[in-house]
Amino acid sequence: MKRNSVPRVAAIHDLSGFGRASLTVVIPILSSMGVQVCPLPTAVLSSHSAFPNFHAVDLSKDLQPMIDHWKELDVDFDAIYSGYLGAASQVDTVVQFIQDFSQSDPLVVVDPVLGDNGKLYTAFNSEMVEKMKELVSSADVITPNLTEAAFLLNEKHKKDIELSELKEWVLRLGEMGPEKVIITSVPNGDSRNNSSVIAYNKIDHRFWRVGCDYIPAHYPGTGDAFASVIVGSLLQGDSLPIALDRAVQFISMGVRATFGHNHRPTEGILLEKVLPSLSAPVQISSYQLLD
Ligand code: PXL
Repeated sequence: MKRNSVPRVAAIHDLSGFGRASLTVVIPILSSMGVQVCPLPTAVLSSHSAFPNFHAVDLSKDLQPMIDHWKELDVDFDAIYSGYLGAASQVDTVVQFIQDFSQSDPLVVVDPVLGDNGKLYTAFNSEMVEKMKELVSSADVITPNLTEAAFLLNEKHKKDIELSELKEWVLRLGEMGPEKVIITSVPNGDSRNNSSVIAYNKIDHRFWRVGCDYIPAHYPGTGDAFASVIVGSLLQGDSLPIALDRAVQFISMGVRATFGHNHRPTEGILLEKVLPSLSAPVQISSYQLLD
């Protein structure tokens, strides 16, 4: 398979002007990891939706003409990576896009952005949840947080979830289609200040866990940053557990770089201070293989 000399990603996310989420996080992270980003913006917002009174422009009508132009240009992609969609109806366009650009066998990563802390984001409703289930079935890799995993499985959001139940959730998400399932923001029963990332690879039936000493939910956009590092790492040829390590380390460093400043958490982590770390190899590996 011919690959681009610089890996190229179609990034299907919104552009939020203020607050460090979606494309303003995806582009710098992937560029820093040596990946070319071609944004297909799903919506333009004045800020992400955790700020009150944001102004949003839905780009649903514009997606297909933009995709058609890419077809005319004969663009091919090493990865297709979707996140926050401007409307539930965009799922059909994205699924078709994945089919139409399948010739180069791109890695398809779907971050099923729906909500956090047990709640849907303000712009979303159950229609978005139902359509997102369809998009998940077209993915090779998905990266829901625990809230999104519960919505995708019609389960109640749980603050305390046993590992055995979580493994069952991960297997059920895998049955929906994706080869690799990564669930973030899983609380550790023993402490309120840390969480875990749990992952499963269908090909070798192995489960992985990486502990995090941060609570990502406090800073919007950390899910986008996490998934972007996973995309960059897998494109560089890293294994699933090394990709998890890189993503967790990057977010931890970002939270640490931010926490000591007098900074509104809604503005996101101070990404600009930690971007250079992405060009370094993984420092310490902390992943665990689960039985
Ligand atoms: O980080 C996910 C995200 C992306 N885009 C928009 C959002 C959010 C989360 O709040 O509001 C517009």
